Formats: sequence, structure tokens, C-alpha cells
Amino acid sequence: MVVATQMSPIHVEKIREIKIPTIDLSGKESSQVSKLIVEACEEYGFFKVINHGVPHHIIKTMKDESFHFFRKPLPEKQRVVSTKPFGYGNKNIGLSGDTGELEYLLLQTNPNAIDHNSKLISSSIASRFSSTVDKYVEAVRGLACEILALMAKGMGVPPSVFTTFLTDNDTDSLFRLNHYPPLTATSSSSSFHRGNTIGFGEHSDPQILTLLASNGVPGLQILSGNGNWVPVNPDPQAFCVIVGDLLQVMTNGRFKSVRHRAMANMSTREGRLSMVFFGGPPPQTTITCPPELLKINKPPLYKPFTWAEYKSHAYAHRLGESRLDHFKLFS
Ligand SMILES: O=C(O)CCC(=O)C(=O)O
Repeated sequence: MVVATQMSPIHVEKIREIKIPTIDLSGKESSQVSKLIVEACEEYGFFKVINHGVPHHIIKTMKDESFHFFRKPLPEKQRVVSTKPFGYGNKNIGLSGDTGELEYLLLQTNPNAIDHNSKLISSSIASRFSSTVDKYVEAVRGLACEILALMAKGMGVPPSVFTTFLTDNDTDSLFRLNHYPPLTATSSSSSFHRGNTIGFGEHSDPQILTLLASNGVPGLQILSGNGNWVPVNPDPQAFCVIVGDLLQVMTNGRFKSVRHRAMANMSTREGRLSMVFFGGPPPQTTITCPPELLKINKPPLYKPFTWAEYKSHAYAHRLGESRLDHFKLFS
């Protein structure tokens, strides 16, 4: 697994270019769009959407506010402390010793949590920051629901099969701002000179669906089925859509929760920013494949578990571990 630099990789470094599906949400007939989405989730667990309907000014304001935050002196950023793993983090990711060449702000998406953290950033910009995050999260949550409804349509089940988890008042969704500062050539490590220093180590996202927007600086890579790392061309007009572990379980393995990572930012003097919405269900939701999605000849692959159980299991393990394996019914 490739998580912290001191751990040895399980995937040999092979970088390949492949054409990652880009789906135009304004374009074709919705049944055609549903079909493309389902195919992309089956093959890659990953695709990009363009003409997605999230207003440009909402994305731009969120980007500007994020850079404004990350430009602050370290002691000011470190004031944004919350119960772990939330709040500001620098190089240390999560609770199990993972590290990377980034700093980040991880927020729960309910307005009270956003308001609380915004006040810790600075009382003078608190209301501006929290209203920017609220607007962004609401717009992106709407897009996530639209995509989940199209997935359901493509599989011939009612749209609410998946969307209900993100529209519930207790939805446990997260929002993470990642900032990868340009890495200066002071390091003598061989990974730096080979250009493969890790920014955010290999992992799959535990939730249902992730929507990631970035600026124009490269870094994100996905692991393809044949074990090659595939660089994702940055496109500030697009959202990357990432299938999470729970969606893999809810589709009984039909959709793949894609392993991905971000390389450290070595290509530019500009910082790399990613803004990541993780759509998760209420904590007590039992995660299982709905009967209408179970094929007669394919028994369930996973035992039922609650999202709260899965989270504590995931948080207790390293990022790069295959955290779903623990819930498999057959090995
Ligand atoms: O910054 C990126 O491109 C990837 C970030 C990521 O995978 C995460 O925040 O979980």
C-alpha cells in the first residue's frame, strides 16, 4: 500500500494514460446519460461531469476563500481544532499515522459545525466563510443527488434508493479542502527526484459518493483495474465523481470503489487545491444491497453493517488498507 512514505508500495509504479469518461450532464437524453454513468462506475468507479449546473460563482468563491484560509500564518490555521479527525491538519492525515505533502481543513457539513469552525478561523470573516461553505455544500449535495438518481435509473430502480441517504437531516457528509503547496527542491529523498512524492496516499473513499473539484494543477491519479496508475487531467470546469465503499456494497460489487491518490505538487509555483464533498448516510443506517439490486444467481458479497460501524473500522486502520475486506462474506 502507498500511504506514508515510510511504507512500501503494494502497487508497482506503472503510470498509464487512458481516456477517463467525461459525461456531459446537459447533453443527451437522460436514459443515455444514465447508461454512460453506470458503465463508468462498473469499469472505473470514476468519471468526470461537465455542464453540471453548479454555478461558476459558487465554485470560484469557495476556491478564493480556501486560498485565503491556506495563506494565513500557521498558528492561525492551527486554531481550527475540532474532535479528531476534523479541523485543520498539516501533513498528518487521519488517526492512524498516515502522512502526506499537504495541509487540509476537514469539516462536517451540517451548518452548525461549519458555523463553529468558521468562528475559529476568524471572527471577522466567520459569516462570509460559513455562508460560502454552506452554499457550496448545498449545491454540490444537489449535484450528488442528481448523479445518484441517474445511477439508480440506469440500474432500473427508483431514484430514492440512493438519494435518500444524502437528503436525510442526519446525513453524515463531509467536506475537505486540500492544499498541496509547491514542493521545493530541498529534499534529497529519491522519491522527490523520481517525481513520485505522495501528497495524499492511496485509498478508497469510505462514503457513498465523492465529488471533487480542483484548480488547474495536476496531482490526482486513479488505480485502474489492471494495476496502472492513471493521471487525471485537472479541469476546473469539471467535477470528478468517485464511487465510495458504501456504493460498492449497495450495488453488491457491481460498482467499484476506486482507489486513488494525489501526488505532491512539484510541477508549478502555484498551490494545488482540491475541494472534496463526501456524501455519507446517517450514522445508524444499515448498509446492504437492496433486494431489487441483488441478482438471483449472485448472493450478497458483504454482511450488513451500519455506517457508524464502518467508520470506526475505517478510522482505526491505515488509509491504504482495503477496509471493506473485513465485511466480506466470502474471501
Ligand atoms: O486532492 C486530491 O486530488 C485527492 C484528495 C482525496 O483523495 C481525499 O481528500 O480523500
